[in-house]
Amino acid sequence: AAVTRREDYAPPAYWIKTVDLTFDLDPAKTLVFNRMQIERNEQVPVQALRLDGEDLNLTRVLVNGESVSFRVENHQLVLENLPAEPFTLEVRTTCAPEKNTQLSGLYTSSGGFFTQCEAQGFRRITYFLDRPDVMAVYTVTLKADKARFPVLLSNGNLIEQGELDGGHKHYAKWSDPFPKPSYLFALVAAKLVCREQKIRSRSGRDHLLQVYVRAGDLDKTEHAMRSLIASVAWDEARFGLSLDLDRFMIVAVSDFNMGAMENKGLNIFNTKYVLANPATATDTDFFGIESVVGHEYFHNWTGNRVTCRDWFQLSLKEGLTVFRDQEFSQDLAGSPSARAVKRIDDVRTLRQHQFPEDAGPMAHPVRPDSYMAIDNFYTATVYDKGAEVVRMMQTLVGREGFARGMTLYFERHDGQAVTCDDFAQAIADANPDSALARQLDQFKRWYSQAGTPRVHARGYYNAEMRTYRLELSQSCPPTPGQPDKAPFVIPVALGLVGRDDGRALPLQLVGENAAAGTERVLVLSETTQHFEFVGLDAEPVPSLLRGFSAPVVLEDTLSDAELLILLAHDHDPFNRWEAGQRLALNRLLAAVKGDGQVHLDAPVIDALRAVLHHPTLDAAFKELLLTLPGESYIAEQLEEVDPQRIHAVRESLRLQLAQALHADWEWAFDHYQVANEGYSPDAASAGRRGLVNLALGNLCLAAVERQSPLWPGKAYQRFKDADNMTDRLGALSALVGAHSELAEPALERFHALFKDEALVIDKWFALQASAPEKDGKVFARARQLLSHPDFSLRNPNRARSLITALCFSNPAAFHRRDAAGYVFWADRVLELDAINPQLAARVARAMDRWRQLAEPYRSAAREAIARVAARAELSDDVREIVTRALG
Ligand code: B3K
Ligand code: ZN
Repeated sequence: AAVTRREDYAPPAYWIKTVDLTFDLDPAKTLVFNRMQIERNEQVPVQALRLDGEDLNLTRVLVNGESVSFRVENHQLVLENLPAEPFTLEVRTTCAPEKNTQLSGLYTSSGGFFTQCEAQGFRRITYFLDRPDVMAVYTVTLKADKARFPVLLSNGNLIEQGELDGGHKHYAKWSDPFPKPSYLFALVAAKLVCREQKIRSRSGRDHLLQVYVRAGDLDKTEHAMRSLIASVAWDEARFGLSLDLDRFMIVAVSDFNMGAMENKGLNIFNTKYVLANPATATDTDFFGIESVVGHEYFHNWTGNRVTCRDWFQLSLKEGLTVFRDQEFSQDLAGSPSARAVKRIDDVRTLRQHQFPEDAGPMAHPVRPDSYMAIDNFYTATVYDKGAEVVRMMQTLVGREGFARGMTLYFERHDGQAVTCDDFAQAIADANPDSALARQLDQFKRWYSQAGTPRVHARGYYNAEMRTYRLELSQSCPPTPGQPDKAPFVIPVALGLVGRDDGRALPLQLVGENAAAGTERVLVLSETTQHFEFVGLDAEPVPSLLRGFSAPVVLEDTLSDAELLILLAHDHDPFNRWEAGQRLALNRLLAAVKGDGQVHLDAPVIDALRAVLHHPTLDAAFKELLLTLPGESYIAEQLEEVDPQRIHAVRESLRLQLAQALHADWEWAFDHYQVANEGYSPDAASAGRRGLVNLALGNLCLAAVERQSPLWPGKAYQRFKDADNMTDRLGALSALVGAHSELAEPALERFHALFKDEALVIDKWFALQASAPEKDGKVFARARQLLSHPDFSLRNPNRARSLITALCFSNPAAFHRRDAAGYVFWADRVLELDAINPQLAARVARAMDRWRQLAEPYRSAAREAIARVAARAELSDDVREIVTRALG
């Protein structure tokens, strides 16, 4: 397969100005009539026009209404000797949507038609210059059977509709006034109903918002609509960006490769990120919907109005839009501590997914240099590290400065397809006196260098001089193709905490006239730098990288005693949480590296107890603080990984935490019950439910260990009586996680209750496949579930609910000494690849970190990867992943 390189970018030889598409929709054979206005790009030498096409039957090609000679080679329609003047090109093709199991291009789901064009699905619909820098104005006519496909949607505005064939068929004509790249095209033809709402935006314009779902699902659309309304208001308030369309539609589909897609005016969503009511969705689902609805809506400006010049610039829209959706959720959460909870969640995601990616065979810069299959680069690095890069810019120029930079970015680039450089330049130019502007070229190494930098910190207190000298240095490990790294620009937010009283100390650097508050941002841009603080009566405890001000690994020399001080007093909630995590991590790592015995000592127990009973900390924050670091995060701290050993040590600590705080968990379980006045998914109530569920999990664990039926009995009762999914699933997980005998009957009952709710059945599969492993039973169960009548590889949500849960979220069940987990993995990757290569490639990445494994896992893992790689007819998507893994 061919590799595409960023350095080979060349502008297109032709521009497509307008596209007039007519679809005669039939699941077995759809006719696509595509009429384009095309002109030469005068900036480049005259050459053939090469239109991309894949899995299409070509029936006709006309230039200015006349037949011409053409050829089809390498998935391209090639036309030579074209007119020098602008011309019309008509292309007729057919395709077979019902055979399209890849879910890229035009496909069917539950009897309706849907599209997914990003990144390269449009070429599976018609021949086109399928690249984001070719932006055209689209008019789309849809024709279909009226009874089977009553709703006909495309981008923009509905300009005409009517009946055909004496009323059997009907048509709708849509026109989108905004020029757009082909990846933002969408159509839907299906039997759907919609919730709609008229709103008037700040700017005084009226809009119609619609959420389309299947007939039985209307009662699950309220939260998505609320989230959409909130998104419109937020983008106006925070960035002055208004909705530019009269109509904005969201359509839910149950077969979808990812979360959602930002097609102009017609967002298409995985049902998972639209449908929710208290009975079927958890608090986590409600928050997920809010952030994905926000994310896709915010793309309307960051992605659609200003788009990417080429796919290497993907983070231009994705990193920025993730940053925006994170800020949106923080702003909606409200209080400083609720904001911190969201920040901690986001950092946990980054560390769990992006850090391992940056340390493994798929490591790539935020702006990658090459790819075999672009769909493999919709990664945690492009999205989440990309968002951190944008966040660092905001940290360096301030919130207002950043908003100014955004304004300049749209002034300069509205309607264009641009690069990451253009974005960074706009933010810097709007803030000429900032550290960002002064060191812009160096800052941009965040876009070009892969790998997670390490920041080493050491402090020296001089009692005589009353000074504290902080030495910061940085390094970055080698990554594939990048053996040596140059220094980054790293914003380090910090405070100094009083050792005895936990006070926030004033920060005055030597040479300054006065202290500049109790928190400030230092900029580390050399390999090593010193910062000297004055006027300190005693040695402070440094609180570094507050709020996780840069996506780095901080290596400091804080002792347990110092971590306990931060845990008790740090004004920065992020670092308070981090101190708790590190106390636990230190103990876990010592045991894993040592004799396997972990011991929860009194000072840590007391500190955690104090957190649980703290009068003012949020319940959600307490829940995060009292949750142990996950097994994969622990694994990332080690040179050589034995997943079984990590699991045993962590399970032992989990049990000790359950036992040592037993009375406290009982107290928390009662104290944090949510008053019985109807479910609301707000952050405060969700936090309480989360902490109650954590308490219940601990109480069940301790009970099963001492063979007491009390708490499992209570959990079962709660499971049966729950009036919302968060409590029901929480109680069920408590039973499953404690290996209670009641888990089995509860699982059966759960299935019976929700057998018609696909998204809930996904949870049922996932819960079983991600349960804490014990004696190989969880793996055996997962393998059995493959033949459950409800299981299917064709539906991505269902496939993920079992396979991703096992291979990514359950290391101890997956990594087995008998290699059965790896055999399971290889079989699924090969099966899936024949159906849906994008999904197969995602699953394939479960083996990214195989080189880090101890024997016998390592050799067995290599063998499984080699077996997949040996298959001749692999997709480019999977080929790229396994080649890199073995490389
Ligand atoms: N832009 C889409 C992702 C498309 C993935 C294509 N393989 C969703 C999003 O990030 O908003
Ligand atoms: Zn996105």
